[in-house]
Amino acid sequence: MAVVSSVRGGIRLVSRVLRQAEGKPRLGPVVWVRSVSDSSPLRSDVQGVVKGVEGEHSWLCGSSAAVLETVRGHVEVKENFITEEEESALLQELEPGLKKKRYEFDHWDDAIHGYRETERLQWGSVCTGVLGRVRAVAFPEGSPLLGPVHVLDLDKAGYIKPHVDSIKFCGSTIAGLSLLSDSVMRLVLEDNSADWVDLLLSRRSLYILRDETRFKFTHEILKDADSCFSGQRVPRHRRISVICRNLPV
Ligand SMILES: O=C(O)CCC(=O)C(=O)O
Repeated sequence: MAVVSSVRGGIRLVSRVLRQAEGKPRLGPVVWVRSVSDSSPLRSDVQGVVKGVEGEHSWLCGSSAAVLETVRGHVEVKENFITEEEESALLQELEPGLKKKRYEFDHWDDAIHGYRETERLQWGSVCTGVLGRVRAVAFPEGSPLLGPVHVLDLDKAGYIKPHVDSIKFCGSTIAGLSLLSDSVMRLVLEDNSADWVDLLLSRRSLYILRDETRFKFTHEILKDADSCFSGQRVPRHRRISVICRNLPV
């Protein structure tokens, strides 16, 4: 298992991993996010919220039918993608390493607040099976994948600020399993912040973001105080995400 333990800023770990994978060391500051702001608009009422169609209405809502149409096919949430037993197997492998680290809260310039993280290349058999399923459903056949899996542990008080993934370091697709807690992922169109969609990431679900939603929308994981989906409160507890990525072509 390759672990980068002294990286300042969670999302930077990813860029470092990707740069390692590319085999091209670079000098200077690592920039993985293209924009970060902490000005996520609060949407505590349900006026103007449009729900997804049958099959997606339980996990997708947004500001207009048009924006839902824009993201359709590029976002997906597969509820109950893993069983309770598989969640336990993942936690059993991850907890010992995570517990040795402290949550990071105090770096003002980081895209993540209240987190600890690791990456993992080698997994036991149950987890290898789970990750094989994730990769099979999420990535185009033949797509070069990033070997190490990124694991992000958000404290109950933690959250991920709005950011756009860098096309330099990230491929077309990101797929993440949510362990321990439900949460809300918000995507906001960079060119027009009135256009947004929320994804309800239920515990043990798999989300997949592809193409345009990666690069034209910011994405964020809401803090507990703001965590609502379609007007319904979604309590955010400690949450661990297990994230697979492909490489840029
Ligand atoms: O924790 C998550 O599932 C989201 C991670 C994220 O925003 C990212 O890797 O770009």
